[in-house]
Amino acid sequence: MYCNQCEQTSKGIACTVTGVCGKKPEVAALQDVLLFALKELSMYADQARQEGILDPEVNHFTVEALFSTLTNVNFDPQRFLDMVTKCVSLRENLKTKLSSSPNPLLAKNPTVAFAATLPELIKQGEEIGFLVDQKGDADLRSLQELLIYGLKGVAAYAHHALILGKENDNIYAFIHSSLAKIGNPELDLNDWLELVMQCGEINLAAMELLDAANTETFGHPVPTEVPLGHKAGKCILVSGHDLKDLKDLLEATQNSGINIYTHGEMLPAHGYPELKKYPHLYGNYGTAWQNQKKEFVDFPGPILMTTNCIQEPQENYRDNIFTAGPVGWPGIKHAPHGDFAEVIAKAKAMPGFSNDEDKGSVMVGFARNSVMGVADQIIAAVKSGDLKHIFLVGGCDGAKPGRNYFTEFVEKTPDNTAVLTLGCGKYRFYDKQLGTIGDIPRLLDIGQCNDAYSAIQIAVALSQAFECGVNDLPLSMVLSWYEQKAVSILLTLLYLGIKDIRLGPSLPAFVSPNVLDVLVKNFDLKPISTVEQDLTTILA
Ligand code: FS2
Ligand code: SF4
Repeated sequence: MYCNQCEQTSKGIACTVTGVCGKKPEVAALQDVLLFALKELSMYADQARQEGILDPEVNHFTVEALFSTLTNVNFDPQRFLDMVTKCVSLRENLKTKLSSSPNPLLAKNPTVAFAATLPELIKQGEEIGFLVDQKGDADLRSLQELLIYGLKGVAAYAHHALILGKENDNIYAFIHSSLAKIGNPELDLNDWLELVMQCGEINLAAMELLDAANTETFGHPVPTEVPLGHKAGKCILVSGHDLKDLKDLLEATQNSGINIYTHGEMLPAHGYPELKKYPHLYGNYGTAWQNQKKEFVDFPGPILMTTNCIQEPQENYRDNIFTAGPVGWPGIKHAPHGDFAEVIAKAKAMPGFSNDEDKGSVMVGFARNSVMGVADQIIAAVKSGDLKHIFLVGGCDGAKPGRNYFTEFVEKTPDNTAVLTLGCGKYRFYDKQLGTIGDIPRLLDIGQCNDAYSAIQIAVALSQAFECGVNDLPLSMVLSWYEQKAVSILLTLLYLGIKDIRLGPSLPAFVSPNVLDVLVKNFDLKPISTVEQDLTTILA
């Protein structure tokens, strides 16, 4: 196997024996086959689009399948076999719709017949290998990987929006035309660099679509206090990012006596009016995804993983955990979208909490509408000098000790600064009591990593208020990355011309020295250093 797509990749180079995330070589081979099959499907979808043929099933499948290959989403071999089979059937169906004279690219690339059994398909995956030629030019490879991982992030956002009924064909078109180009020897470094920047642009459209889907369905988040303890009674824990799954479960458990708790990236759900209106959406349990193996065992009800990040379920809670949507783990029960009967039955059969326990609370709901609602106060505080600087400290969390940087960074921010945060990286400091500047809390939780659009809108609105560019604001971005949504967000920030971003805990293994050099020269992108040095430099 060869996988280097996330921040915790082995030795900072690539997972080649087994995945640090728990991905087995067989699953890596199956994901390689699926990516290859998606590239073939994309060549036909791209050609079909040029001939005016749009196939919604192909579009929907493409984003779900790509999302399934994102880190910590799907580890189930059978599901990948099913997806490859479906991919081939969609491809063959598209072939029959195309005009009889295919374009030269298609003529030069005869499609592959994929095996129908798992052992054979795994063997085929090992032979096909990684989609991008590992022996080729390091910079061409690096840019193509950057593009593929960015596309995975775009696909995740598009899939989330699709579930709520929002889609945009430009997004599907870009994914198909880009995947179709992977490996094309006629493209040079500038072509790939341009595609990478276009990926950032299309990701902005995908995030905007998701923002519209979330806010039109669930309302704009409002500041909300979320208990970290529990109350006596039956319970279900919901993790991941899929707000629709949470809403369906809240509907299905009304008046059942079952309390619903959020976990990980689901915490910001408490701020949405159409979700917080359910009194049995009680509180948040546990912390970031990488702590689930020790935290899930003590939860006395079933756990529903709606999206990433799932880790290998341990024996002591294996029977209580369910997956949904694109998530999968071999042998773990999968709840089809919207049908949570088995999860609810499990909650009724399990003991639930026997007592009430108060463990304090945290505030959520400071998405763009809430923050811009107090824009006058923020602007006045900046002008008076009470608010000297704003930091956006957010992104993904992970297990590496180097991630303590982000905790320490927030702890050491001066009292006359504020911290905006989002993503599961917030768990490094989400319960710190940083106080207020006037009536404005110093720590403002914008939402999930899926809410990066909200953060961008806040920055844009502030730049308009101060009549300057975003790069001229007293605003600095200190981002933690882990998986491929973070890659797509970074590409969007670069596309928007945002400079001086600090990225950690380490730089992506798939970025070659020359590509890094381009990013440093053009965007002043830099790795985090020490908290003291970074704070001093930023505030100088
Ligand atoms: Fe966190 Fe994991 Fe949000 Fe990422 S729960 S690292 O894939 O999506 O952020
Ligand atoms: Fe390794 Fe990350 Fe790939 Fe998992 S997703 S195999 S940890 S690089």
